[in-house]
Amino acid sequence: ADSYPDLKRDSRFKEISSEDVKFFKDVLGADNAIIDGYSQDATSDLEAYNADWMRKYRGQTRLVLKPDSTEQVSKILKYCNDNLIAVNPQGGNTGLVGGSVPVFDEIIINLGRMKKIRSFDDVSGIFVADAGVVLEEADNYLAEHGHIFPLDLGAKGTCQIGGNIATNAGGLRLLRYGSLHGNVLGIEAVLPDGTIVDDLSKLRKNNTGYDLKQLFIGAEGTIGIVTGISIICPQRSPAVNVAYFGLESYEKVQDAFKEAKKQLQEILSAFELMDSESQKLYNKASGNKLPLENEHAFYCLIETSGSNTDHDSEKLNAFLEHVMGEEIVEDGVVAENETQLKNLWACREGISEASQHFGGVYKYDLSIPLPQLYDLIVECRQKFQENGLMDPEDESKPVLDVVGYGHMGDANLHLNVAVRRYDKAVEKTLEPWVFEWVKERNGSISAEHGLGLAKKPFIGYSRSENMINLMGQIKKLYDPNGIMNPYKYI
Ligand code: FAD
Ligand code: 2HG
Ligand code: ZN
Repeated sequence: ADSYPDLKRDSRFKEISSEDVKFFKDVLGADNAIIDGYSQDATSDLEAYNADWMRKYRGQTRLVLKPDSTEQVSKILKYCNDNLIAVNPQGGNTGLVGGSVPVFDEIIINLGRMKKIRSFDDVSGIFVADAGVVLEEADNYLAEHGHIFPLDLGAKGTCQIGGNIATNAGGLRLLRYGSLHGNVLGIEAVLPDGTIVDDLSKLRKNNTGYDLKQLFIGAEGTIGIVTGISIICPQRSPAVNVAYFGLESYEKVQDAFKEAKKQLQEILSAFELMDSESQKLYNKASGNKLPLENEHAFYCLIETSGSNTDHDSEKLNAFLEHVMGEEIVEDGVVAENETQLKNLWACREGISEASQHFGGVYKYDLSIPLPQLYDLIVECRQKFQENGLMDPEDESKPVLDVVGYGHMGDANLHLNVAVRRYDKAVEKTLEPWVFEWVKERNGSISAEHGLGLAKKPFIGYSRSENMINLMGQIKKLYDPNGIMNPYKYI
């Protein structure tokens, strides 16, 4: 794990005393609501909260608090603010930019015990729940009521809806349902001074002044703690189809995407891209067989969701005939049952994990105009071939492979450089080159995962001086003492 030689603990922040711990214990009440590394050795219990999902970032907290109500969060934050105690909000700890774990001894406020579903209305589709509800549990609940959570991602079994909001997660179906900025109708949050932002609106339309809840969507825990959300959920589609294709070039991938939009229109719910290297790595790491017999340069996963099986199948079949007939795709398979459907999705969702399976990974999450999107992967591979740092067979080389995949429908590329071990020379090859490359094409250096600690020095590649200053003003207004998720991007 990284230590942080370039960062210094901010001496303004108070070191935790036994008096502080007592205060927190009194507020929380329950024994299972606190992990207290001050009164006893709790190193192993704290590890899961200090280390991030990639085991790349590690904090040194000795205190994890798990409130179970908004009032408890409010009391805790007010105390921290009054005493200058630094705080790291945490959901499911699946974030990929080092934002979910402390840097030094910031205390962790973990939302895992706030998991009540508050209400659901099957006429409007509006769902209101605590921030700590796990995404998959929210979606399972909605499924029982014929609805779907308008966000889905590989970490659904662990990430929390509050964490999704804090990162403005994009995921696998943004193409169909749009971003959380549109779907979230209301937010309940707590500011550092204990103020409860009670904006848990259930209104689709509400133009009464500034829409302040939007500030919390994607703020990464830097201005307050989200404790509740209200979100509009679409009807769940009874007819879902998934197809997986092999294609010979990125040009053909773009042709297939154009045709999918044209021919599948309102039933298209996902269009995902995977390159050959990503699929081989997934196969190697998971041991799962790939769906197609022969190797192809690119693969796409297409999902359709609609209300009428016959209608959807007819459309999908016409589309398939067209793209095969026109030689846009080389080969393909359509899932015939739920198991096959899950297996096809696993080939896409499993890449993230596979890419770090053999040691570690450097991850970049980028918005790039579609026509140029894959050029980055080609150039990146070239760089590692030229500097001799990459070899799939030679164990002495740090880089195992460069893989490209992502949400084609949203022009969002994931560049993953799978490594055998972390190595400064690899990092130097990638940074700031990747960010410069993206800036030159007017892309975004952080499409959906946020900035956290990982991208902190690079915000200027995607935001102007003016915009960064305005963000600083918001931060000062909401968190004047700077206790919320310090050392991160703002
Ligand atoms: P955490 O990781 O705990 O926290 C993330 C950030 O939010 C931190 O800065 C934290 O301080 C803050 N935070 C958390 N909860 C709160 C709260 N209640 N109030 C205020 N701040 C809070 N992301 C995508 O966008 N699309 C994907 O497709 C996608 N796929 C993924 C697949 C895998 C296998 C993994 C491991 C991650 C993936 N992610 C994806 C990353 C993504 O950001 C998260 O999975 C998710 O949104 C984070 O939720 P979490 O509850 O785990 O939050
Ligand atoms: C995905 O789309 C996630 O699978 C994770 O956003 C991407 O691990 C990554 O780089
Ligand atoms: Zn993604």
